[in-house]
Amino acid sequence: GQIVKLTDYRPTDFVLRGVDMTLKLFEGHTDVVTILSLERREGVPADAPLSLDGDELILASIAIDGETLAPARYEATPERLVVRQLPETGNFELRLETRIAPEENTKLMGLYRSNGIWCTQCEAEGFRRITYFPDRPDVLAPYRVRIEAEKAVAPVLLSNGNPIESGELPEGRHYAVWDDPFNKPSYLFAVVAGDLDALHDSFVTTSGRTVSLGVYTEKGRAPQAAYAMDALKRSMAWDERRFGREYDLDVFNVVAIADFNMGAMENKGLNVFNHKYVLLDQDIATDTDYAGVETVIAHEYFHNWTGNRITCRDWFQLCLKEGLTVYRDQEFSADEREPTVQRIASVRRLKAHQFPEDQGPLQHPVRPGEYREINNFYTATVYDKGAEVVRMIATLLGAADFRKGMDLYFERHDGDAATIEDFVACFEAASGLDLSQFALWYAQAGTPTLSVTERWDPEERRHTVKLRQSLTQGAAGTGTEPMVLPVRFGLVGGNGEDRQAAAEVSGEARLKDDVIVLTGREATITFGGLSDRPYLSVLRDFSAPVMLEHEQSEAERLALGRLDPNLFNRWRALDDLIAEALTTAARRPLGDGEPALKAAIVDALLASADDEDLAPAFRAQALTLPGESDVARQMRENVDPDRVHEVVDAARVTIGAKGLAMFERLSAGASATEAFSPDAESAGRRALANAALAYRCAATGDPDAAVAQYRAASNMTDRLGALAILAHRFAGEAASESALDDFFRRYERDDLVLDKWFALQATAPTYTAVETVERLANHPRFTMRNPNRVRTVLGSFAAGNQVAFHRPDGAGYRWVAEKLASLDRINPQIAARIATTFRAWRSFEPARRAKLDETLRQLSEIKGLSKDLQDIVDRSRK
Ligand code: BAL
Ligand code: ZN
Repeated sequence: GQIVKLTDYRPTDFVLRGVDMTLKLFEGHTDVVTILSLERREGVPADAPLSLDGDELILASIAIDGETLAPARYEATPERLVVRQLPETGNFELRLETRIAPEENTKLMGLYRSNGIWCTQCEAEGFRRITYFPDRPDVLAPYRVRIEAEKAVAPVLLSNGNPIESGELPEGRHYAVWDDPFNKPSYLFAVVAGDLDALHDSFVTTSGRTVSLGVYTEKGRAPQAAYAMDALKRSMAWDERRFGREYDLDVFNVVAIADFNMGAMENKGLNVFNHKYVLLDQDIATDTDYAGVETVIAHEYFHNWTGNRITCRDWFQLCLKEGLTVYRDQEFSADEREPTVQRIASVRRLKAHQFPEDQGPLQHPVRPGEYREINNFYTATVYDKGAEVVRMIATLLGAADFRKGMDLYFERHDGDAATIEDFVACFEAASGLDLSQFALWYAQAGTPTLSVTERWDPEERRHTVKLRQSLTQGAAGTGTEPMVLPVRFGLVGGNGEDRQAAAEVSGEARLKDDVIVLTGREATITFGGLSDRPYLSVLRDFSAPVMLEHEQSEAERLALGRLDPNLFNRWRALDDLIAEALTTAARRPLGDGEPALKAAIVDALLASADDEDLAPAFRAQALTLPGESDVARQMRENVDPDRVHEVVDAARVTIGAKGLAMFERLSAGASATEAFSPDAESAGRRALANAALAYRCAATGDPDAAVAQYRAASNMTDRLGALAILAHRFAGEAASESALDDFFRRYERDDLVLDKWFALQATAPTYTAVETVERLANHPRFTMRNPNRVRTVLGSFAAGNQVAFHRPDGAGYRWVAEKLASLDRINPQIAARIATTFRAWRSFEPARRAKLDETLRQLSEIKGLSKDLQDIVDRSRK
């Protein structure tokens, strides 16, 4: 495939003034008529041809200003349409007809059918699968869209913007016309048609306009959209309050679709969602699902301003909308829920997904400089590290100037296809800060290391803190210049309060309130006038996405784990101690009987879990041990996944045994007595009870408590919490098998719940899970056509089952590779995404490393591999 480079950007020769489309939907095919109003850009020569993108298209007719074109004037292939000898004036209307087959579209890009419903996914380059088009985000235009379909099959006809007309047609057909007055790029185009139910509501904006809201679902499922609707209204109100952003159209619709490549899509006024992020109630969904719906609904809604009103000039700028919008949805969740717990969850996700990406062969900067397949750049780096970069801007500027910068961004660039430079310039203008060095965060890949050392001078009563940053050149080869690191800190006294101290800075850093802004490779801060040695709490709230190496004794960290008034760091003090202990233990050979965790650490963890002054959700987070893949990542090399599993599991048993009485108390009757409410506080109580149940069963080796909770559960959180313990800790045992059978029988009608059943079995940490996934892939309810199902079997197995995927005989690798090869012919995007799990191959012990290497080589040599999968495989091998 061809490499696209940021430095090659230039505007199109022709400006698009408007789009008029008619989609005639029939069983088996759809006819698309597109009229593009085009204008030659000033300075472009009169003989310049017009070149439009296509993808698997067949041109049915072509005309300019009403006149059919002679074949000599154009050249059409499935991938491109080039038109020559355009009207001298440079202004013309191009009319194109294409015939497409949504029924055969298994890539789920462009127009396709899901359970009979027509729907679209156009980001990034799906629109070119509907019609020939200048399919790039800097081509903006108003759209008018007419949809025609058989009324009985598709009573609901939706597109972007406002509905302006509808009516009957002969032969039982009907039509609707939608008008979107806001300029938009083609990737935000959407059409949905089908026999859908809907939940309707309305929202009155801050200036008093009433917006009609609709959440559309498959028949019979509208009541399960109630929480999504609630989350939508809260999102609309929050964006007004927090960012002064009001909604702009008369309608806002959301549609839940069963077969969807992404989580959801922010099409203007018509968000299309993976139904996983819309449909729920307490019987089918866990608290995690509720939080997921809330976040994704918010995220897509927030895109209306950060993504739609201001879009990206090119796909290199993807983080301009994604990083910023993730930052916004994180802030929303922090405000709606418990901020520390939200931050812990975001940081966990960053470390679990972004750090390994940033430290491996698929490394790329937040704003990549080149790509072969843009679909492979919807990554943790663009999204989550992109959000961290925005968060650092907010930290550096402070709340008031950050808001000023955002206001300026909306004011200056509303209606634009903008760049990172545009964005950063707004914060410079708002604050007077020079952010040119800061902008390295967008250009340099890799996770910087921040090393911190301290020295207490008892004579002078001074505490000296030395900060050093370093960055190693990785696969992206993007440089290792020092970055701007905002390091939030506190000096904690023995009473658990932050001390104030006079500070002196030497080296390249500055101090702004409670933030040390490190700009050079190293700097020293001296705090004077202290009565006794403080505990240094550093990188509070994870104020920069770095790997922290803080030379601090166990005693000091245990003290911070008890005292730190910054709750995030209180959590991290213990979490780091545990992660380091597990990592050290995992480097010892398999079967090594030494306990991984010292008694003092276990006691500290149990004390946190039992501290009634802390929120239950926080206590549950404290009890969540670093995952096996976190430990493997920290080991960096020579990883033996069996040993990692052994160590993490032994730690669970140790903690469970020591705290058994407490865990019995905390897990007793989790929710049986309490009426269900999805709010964060109730969810926190359930999370704590379920964490306690897991420890309890780990300690006793007895499944009875889990069986009892499984049977008594009055909501999915508790039922699935118990089932996960049975399916994993007691895999293969009668208690586990009968609960899994029961679960299947109870929920077999609901694909969303069935996904949980598939995923739990695919992630059971036993060698036999390889045979299990083979069996699951042959299950009558398994299909390669449904991305959620594929993700819950292949994806969960490859990414979430360290033991079986990495089975020493290579059977796990072979199975995934075989499945990916067939999936690639159906849905390359999903195949490529799952294949990224191979990227860590270098970090394993020699035998597995050789097998992984061989698997990647075999994959790379398959003839006719998609561009998507080829790109991931080739880059992973580098
Ligand atoms: N724009 C793709 C889906 C999302 O990030 O919202
Ligand atoms: Zn997004």
